[in-house]
Amino acid sequence: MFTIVGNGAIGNLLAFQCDNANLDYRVIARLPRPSKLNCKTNNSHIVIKPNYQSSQSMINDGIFILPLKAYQIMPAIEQFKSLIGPDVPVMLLHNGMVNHDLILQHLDSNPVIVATTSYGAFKSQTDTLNVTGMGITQAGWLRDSDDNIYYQGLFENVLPPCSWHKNILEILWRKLAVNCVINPLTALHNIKNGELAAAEYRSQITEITLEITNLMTELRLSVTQKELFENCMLVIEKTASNYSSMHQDIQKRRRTENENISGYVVSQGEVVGIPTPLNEHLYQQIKKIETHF
Ligand code: KPL
Repeated sequence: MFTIVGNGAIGNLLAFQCDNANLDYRVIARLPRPSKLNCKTNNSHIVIKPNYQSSQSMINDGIFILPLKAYQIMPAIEQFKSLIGPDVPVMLLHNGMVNHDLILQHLDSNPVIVATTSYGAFKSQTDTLNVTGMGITQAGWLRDSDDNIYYQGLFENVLPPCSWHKNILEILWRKLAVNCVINPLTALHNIKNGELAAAEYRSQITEITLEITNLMTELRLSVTQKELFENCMLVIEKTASNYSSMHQDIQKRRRTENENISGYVVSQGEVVGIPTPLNEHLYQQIKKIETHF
């Protein structure tokens, strides 16, 4: 049984995929629950009746998934902690970075999985999910467990292809670098991801990825600036027609994940003494916009 917290874009995407694959799931909905969900992909329109349930019951089986905004992760863990059985694996699926030590303290016995997916999805209306791109999913244990094959297989059915990694933190940092480039730049310049391929953004992309390379190296995570830069350019190309999540949040005057993206890089840089001036500048600019919401 997959217990999915939240019916945002990725929560609904998981429900849709579970429904398609005939897997047992329930969604603990936090937003208004439509009786039917229209799931649109490039070449299909499938209507599902999501299995929405209340949060009151104990969760003693399967896997508990948190496909939420980064800043909702800790409050959700606090809210559901007493309902999650001690052996139930908890999966965090979000953009940006959260305080992993704090999460492990709160979930003191549960196996914890962290994952990142490049699937593209957004909700155009409460009852309409648009799946804009099939992606890849990368996951790994935050608290060690040997049971990789089973969970990799499980997610291979839901967000395929899914690979399992021993060095998942390195992978999360690489994704963080992509978000530190695409999210603030698209939000501040009011552009689609693909427009960042223009020559005028090249030096900023180089600088952001260089700061993160220095930081990752100091944290003993293996990476080169060339790899981070090239990966960002690849994601820019692959998601060219998308508006980034931060762009959408700013346009809709919603809270962004700035603290968990550029803000996380800045705070880690301060902890280990690595300067991150451009990330800091972008962080401050987004913060300034948000304080006027
Ligand atoms: O994760 C994303 C986001 O928008 O938050 C990227 C990879 C930048 C795709 O839009």
